[in-house]
Amino acid sequence: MAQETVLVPDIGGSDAAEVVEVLVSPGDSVDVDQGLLVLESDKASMEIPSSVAGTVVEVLAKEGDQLAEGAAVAVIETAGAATEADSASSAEKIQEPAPVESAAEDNADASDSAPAESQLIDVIVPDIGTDEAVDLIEVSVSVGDSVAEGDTLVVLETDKASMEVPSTASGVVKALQVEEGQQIKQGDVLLVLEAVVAQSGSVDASKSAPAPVAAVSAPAASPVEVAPASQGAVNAPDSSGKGVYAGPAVRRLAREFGVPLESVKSSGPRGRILKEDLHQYVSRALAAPSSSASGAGIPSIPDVDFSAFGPVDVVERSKIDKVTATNMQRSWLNVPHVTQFDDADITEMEAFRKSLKAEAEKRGTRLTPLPFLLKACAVALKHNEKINSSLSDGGSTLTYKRYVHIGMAVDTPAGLVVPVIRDVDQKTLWELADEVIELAGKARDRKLKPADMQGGGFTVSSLGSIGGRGFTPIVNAPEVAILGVSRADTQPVWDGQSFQPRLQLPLALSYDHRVVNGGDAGRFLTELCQLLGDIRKLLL
Ligand code: CAO
Repeated sequence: MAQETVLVPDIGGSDAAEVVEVLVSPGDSVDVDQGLLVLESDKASMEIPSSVAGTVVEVLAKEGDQLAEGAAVAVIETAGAATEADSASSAEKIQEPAPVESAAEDNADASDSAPAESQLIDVIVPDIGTDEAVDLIEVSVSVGDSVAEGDTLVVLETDKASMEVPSTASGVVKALQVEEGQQIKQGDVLLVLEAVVAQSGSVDASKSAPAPVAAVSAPAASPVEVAPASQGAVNAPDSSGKGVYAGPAVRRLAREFGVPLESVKSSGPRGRILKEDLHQYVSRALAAPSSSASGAGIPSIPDVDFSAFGPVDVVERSKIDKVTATNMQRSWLNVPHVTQFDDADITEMEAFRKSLKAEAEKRGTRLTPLPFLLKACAVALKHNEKINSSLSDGGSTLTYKRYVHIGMAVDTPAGLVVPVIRDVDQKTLWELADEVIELAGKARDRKLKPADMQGGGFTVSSLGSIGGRGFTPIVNAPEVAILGVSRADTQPVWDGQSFQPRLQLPLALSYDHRVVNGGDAGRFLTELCQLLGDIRKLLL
C-alpha cells in the first residue's frame, strides 16, 4: 500500500482560493480525476481532482481554508507499494486511520466491515443562544452523504441571524430527523450519524472536541453536541433527498437571491451547481420581463391598428421619451405613491419678485417664482431630512443626503429632462435664477451632459407657466418625493372677517410611502407654504 498526497495544481493565476466544499471524507474510495474539494476564487470555482485512485486516508483542508498552488489537499492510499518519499511526506499528517464505512452506497465491500469501527450517534442542536425554537431553513445533507468534521449539516435562522450547524464528527448520514421549514430547539436531534471511531471503540476524542459553529452573521454559537444514539434510533432513511448538488456557498447565495436551486441548470462536474450557473439563472430571470411589454404578471395593453378607424401618422419616439417612459413605469410600479396638496399664499412673495424686475434686467437675468421655490425647498429639506433621503441595501437602510441638490423638470421638444441644481441651500436667488435659465437653455439645446442630470435628492416640476389647477407628479426614484407646482391664481381667502384677494400657488407633494409618512410629508409641505408665505423666514 502506498500513500500519495494530492496537491493543489496550477489554479490559473489566483494566489489562493477558498475551500468552499470538501467532497470526500476519510474512508471514501476515489477514482482518478474525481473531485476532492472545490476551491473558489474571485473569478471562478474549480474542483480539485484526485491524481490517483484509492482510499482517502485524510483530508488535509477544510471549508474556509485558503489554499494556494502546491498546498496539500488529501492523503490517498493507493494499491501500489509505499515509497520512502511517500511515507516521509505524509508521516506527520497521517495518524493510523480508523477504518471507516464508505459513504458511497454502491461500495458494499466497505460497509460490510463497518460495524466494528463505527458508532451510531445522534447529532443534536447545540447551544444557539436562545431557548426559543428557531427556523430550520436548510438541510444541507441527505441520507447516505458522507460528512467530514466541520461540514455544514443544517442552517438555522433566527430574527437576527442565520447560522450553520457543523458536524464535529466524520461519518455517514444514516437518518435525518428534521426537515426544512420545521422549527427546532436546542437539544433536538438533527440526524443520526454513523461516525468514524477510534480503535478504542468510542467517537474519536479529537474529532468530537468542540468546534465553533460557523455563523453567517450571528454571534458564535457553541458546538454541535454528539451523543450516542439509543438502540434502534436509526429510522428509515428520509426519502425527501434533495437531489440538488451544490456547495454551501452556492446554497447561501441562492438563498440570498431567493433562487430555487432545483430550477438552476448545473454545469459543474457530476451535475454540481456552480456559482456561475446561479449568476446565469439570475441574469436570465432579470432579462425575462423585457421580452414582453410588461412584467410581474401585468397584462400588456394590446396593439391596435388605429388606421382601421381613420388616417394616422406613426412616428418614432425620441430616445428621451423612451427612457422617460421606462423610468416613469418603473417608478409607478415600484413606489407606493401618495400625493398631498396645499396652497401657498405668495401674494407678498410676488410683490417682492416684481419689485426686483428692473434689477433683474440690469443683471441680465429673469427672476421667475422658480428660484424662490427652490430656495424654500432647500430650507424645508434641511429641516425635514427624510424627504431628501433614498432607500438603500434593497430597502433595509435609508441614505440621508447631507447635500441639497434639486432636480428641475424641463419640458423640451425632445422630451422631459431633469437637470440638477447643486447646493441650492448655498446659492443666492440671483445665482439660482441664472442657473435655472442656463440649465433650461442647455436642456432645450440638448447640451446637457449626463453629469448635469445626476445627483438630485428631490425634484421640482413646475407647470406654473403652462397652467392647470393641480397634478400628481410621479416620484423620480430613487428620490422619495417630488413637488408639483401649478399655476398661481388670485383666490378669495377668508381672513376671519372678510374675503381677501390672495395669490394662491397650488402645490402637490408626491412621496414614496415606503419611506415618507403622511406626517413627514405634511410637515414638509406646511413649512414650505409658510416659507413661501413669508420669505423673510428663508433667512432664519
Ligand atoms: N404661476 C404663475 N405664473 C408662473 C408660475 C406659476 N406657478 N411659474 C412661472 N410663472 C410665470 C413666470 O413668472 C413667467 O412669467 P413672467 O415672465 O411674467 O415672470 C412665465 O410664467 C414663464 O416662466 P418660465 O417657464 O419661462 O420660467 P420658470 O422659471 O417658471 O420655469 C422651467 C422654467 C424650465 C421649469 C419651465 O420652462 C418648464 O420647462 N416647465 C415645464 C416642466 C414640466 O414639464 N414639468 C412636468 C414634468 S412631469 O411630466
